[in-house]
Amino acid sequence: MSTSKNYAGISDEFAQLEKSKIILIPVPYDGTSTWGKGADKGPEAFLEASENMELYDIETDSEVYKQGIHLTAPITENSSPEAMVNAVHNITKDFIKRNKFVTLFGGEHSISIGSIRAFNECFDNLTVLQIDAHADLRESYEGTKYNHACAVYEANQTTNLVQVGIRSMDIIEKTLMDEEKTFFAHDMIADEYWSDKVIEAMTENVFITFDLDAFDPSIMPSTGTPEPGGLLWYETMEFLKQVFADKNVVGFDIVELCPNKNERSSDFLAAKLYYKMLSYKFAGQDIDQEYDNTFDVDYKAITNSKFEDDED
Ligand SMILES: [Mn+2]
Repeated sequence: MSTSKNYAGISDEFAQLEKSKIILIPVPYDGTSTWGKGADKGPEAFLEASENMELYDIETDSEVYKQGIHLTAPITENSSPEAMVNAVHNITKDFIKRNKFVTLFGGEHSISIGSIRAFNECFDNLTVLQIDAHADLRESYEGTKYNHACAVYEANQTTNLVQVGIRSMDIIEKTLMDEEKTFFAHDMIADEYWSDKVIEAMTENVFITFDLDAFDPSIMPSTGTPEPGGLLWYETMEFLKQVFADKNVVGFDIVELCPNKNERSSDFLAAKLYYKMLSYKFAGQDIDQEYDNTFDVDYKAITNSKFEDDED
């Protein structure tokens, strides 16, 4: 994957690390997927589609790229699922400490174990808003706890996990699930107030982990484990707009784009989703000439990860 290019073909002026408010970290990882392979090609397809996208957002009347979007080198650590998670954790945390709005593009969902861990160490009372077809609550799967089927097991233990769009799970996950904070697709379709209830279930600081298989396969077929009965575009945009308006969204990741060269609209959907989320985040914010690259949280207390794994 080319790393010399800027995100969406924006000029260097809006892509330099120091001046950028937003960081985009590609994580082309597909080590543990069980069915459709190819999530490692997701970031490349997403970036290519982004280059062909118009950068003025009509709805928010903004050009969010002018806030600065710095595209980092991809995280390619794949010697083991655990090593990948640790790399994502460390790199994400480094950029949060530089006061950046950190975003990641996967890769399969196991990358989120690392991103969630980093955000949870940096923000108080974190809610993880998981938008996904699958519960992903297993403690371990196929011999590792860093499998994509385990993406939010740790988040469920350590954060306020709120799950939206769920329509596929194992019965064992029922024992781990907080049904007050789980919004099943079949219930959402019958409840016009579901988004208000999701908002109520969340704390102020919110990290969004967006698995693209949350969308209906009719609009998002290029994903590893598609499930019928998913979210459509405008209801998702309306919901996200509400989340960004009502809460302090501190970062997000988007995962599980499994590109198919004969079906490019999924790549464009992912590109547009990413840009929409940034547009909602920064709607109404001035574009600063200078940017303060320091973070206003005391890091001394959290320099040692509380998740260091010394079991093996
Ligand atoms: Mn999923």
